[in-house]
Amino acid sequence: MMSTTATPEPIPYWRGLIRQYASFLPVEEDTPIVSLHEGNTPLIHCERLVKAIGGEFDLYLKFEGLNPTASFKDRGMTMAMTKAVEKGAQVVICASTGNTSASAAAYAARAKLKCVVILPDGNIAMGKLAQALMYGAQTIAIRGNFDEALNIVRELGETGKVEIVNSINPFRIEGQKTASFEICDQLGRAPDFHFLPVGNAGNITAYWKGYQEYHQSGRVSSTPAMCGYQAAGSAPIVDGHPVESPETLATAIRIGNPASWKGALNALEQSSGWIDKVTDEAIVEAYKLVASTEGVFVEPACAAPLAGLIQSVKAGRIPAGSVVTATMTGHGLKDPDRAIGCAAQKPDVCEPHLEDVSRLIGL
Ligand code: AN7
Repeated sequence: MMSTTATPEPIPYWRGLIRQYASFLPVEEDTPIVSLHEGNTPLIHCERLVKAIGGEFDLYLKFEGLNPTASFKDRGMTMAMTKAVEKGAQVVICASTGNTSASAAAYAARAKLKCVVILPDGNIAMGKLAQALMYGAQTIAIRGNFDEALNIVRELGETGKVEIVNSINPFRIEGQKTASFEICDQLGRAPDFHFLPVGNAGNITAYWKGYQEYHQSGRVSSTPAMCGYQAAGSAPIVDGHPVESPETLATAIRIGNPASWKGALNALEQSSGWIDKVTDEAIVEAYKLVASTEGVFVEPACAAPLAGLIQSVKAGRIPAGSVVTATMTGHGLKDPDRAIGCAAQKPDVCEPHLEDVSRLIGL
């Protein structure tokens, strides 16, 4: 135990992931970095959750909800926006289930670029929509789904007048791979298994790239098995074909035709991992469990890999003593409606009297 009188180490000033990992990224000395000091998110050790699901391993949650716009998208966006500015782009555009648009809007504001976001009307969590509007992006809600929005964005990109900042932009993947670097740095090794949600499949592609590069650089001596999870009603990769009308309450991953499908398959195969699907009911259970057992409030999509972990423990796929990491891609406050709808408890309402409050507490 550290002595209470020891002088605390000064905290280094975190300048964002591009500066931290510049030697692994496509930047030069004079690249105009657009940053909100993203990255350096906590890796939270979760013993209670493991106990609750009956496992015997070490679990760490990489809480990406603590990025500047409260999702992992900021890692890719700092890189994509930096490169957009470097090449002189004027307008950036993306299709989004919500988090990409929130992040794009913020970084575009920071870079003084015009931003257009195309969203599936009625299927965006309220916090994400609030962000796009507040950061000043032109927000277009189509009466269609994410896949249709992305098709439109791809076509607009071909005009050469707008810069696409979806994860089909390879700089997004470059930025997002740094999460693997951080996990290895924080753990002092690579995990044995890495669990994460899969929607458009950019992130699983990026994590696998990051783990491989850190391994090749000699900083870690192994790479994890990548374990991806889709929602049962939106599981094109698991089912082996695009899903025309994807459905899930985890709107972040309500995607029927992932752009990085091949990247995901590559990661699964090369890492000896797996991809599977979980029901919305299992997602809701895991969503509530991680908040109530660990105090980690994530958005529903993040609960997919946790539901997957529960499934995997039951199936005996996680040997005792393993080191398991899971990415909690977005903050629970993104989707307050869903949280209130799912919470077991509603507020107890009473008159403003001591006796009434005491009675409710049972004192
Ligand atoms: C919380 O914002 O696709 O498999 O447009 O918001 O890399 O797509 C969001 C995806 C997981 C899936 N968790 O990541 C978008 C979007 C959260 C997300 C994913 C998303 P990918």
